[in-house]
Amino acid sequence: MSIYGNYASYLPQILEDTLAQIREIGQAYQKQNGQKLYEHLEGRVKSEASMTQKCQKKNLPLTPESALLENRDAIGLRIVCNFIDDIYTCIDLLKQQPNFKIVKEKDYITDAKPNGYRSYHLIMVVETPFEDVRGNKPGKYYVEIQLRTIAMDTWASLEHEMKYKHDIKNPERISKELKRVADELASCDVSLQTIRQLIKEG
Ligand code: 0O2
Repeated sequence: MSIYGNYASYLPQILEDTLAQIREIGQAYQKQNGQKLYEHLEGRVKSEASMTQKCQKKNLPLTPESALLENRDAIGLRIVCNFIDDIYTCIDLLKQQPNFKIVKEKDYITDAKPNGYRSYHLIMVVETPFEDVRGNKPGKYYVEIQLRTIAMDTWASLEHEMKYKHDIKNPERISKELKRVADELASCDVSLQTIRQLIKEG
């Protein structure tokens, strides 16, 4: 039996619908402003194995309630932007969607994690036509959105890969280097933002 129970089959559809809505936001923005709102958009339903592992780690029972209520990233999206400003524009536009309700925000861009991780995390509740784990139909589901620049995304992928390599000989040195690179990339993001502003001003 899936940890997502009877709700497993709804999750890919909710992901697709949410992706489609965000694509529409991006297209409308580009039409109006003549530039891309984001560079790319991706999403995934967390695999049952990863969700099971996460629940076990948190000592939660292996139930749909744990997977869909206690954890709120069964459905996850990532919006990767060219510029830092675009991230905040995206957030404003997401907040204007009547069927998206933002319930939690973490700004790891303003307050980077000590290891150098930068990203903006949103947890939102989306209204869906499906029954939810509380028995409501139409039901509400949590969706996690991570918003980052290309530089932040590149760094996070590399760091994520390192976390899963357990045979690294000098992890302290690598963590220190990664932190240094994260700060350099953050500085480049600010410079790129400034250059775009200068070009805009003519
Ligand atoms: P995966 O495999 O990417 O899904 P949660 O852990 O979700 O219950 P918490 O602690 O509030 O809640 O999470 P937070 O801080 O919002 O981070 C959630 C996700 O952000 C992680 O999901 C990662 O995807 C990403 N993330 C957070 N910190 C780091 C980091 O230091 N490095 C990298 N590369 N990614 C990070 P999962 O479930 O941990 O992993």
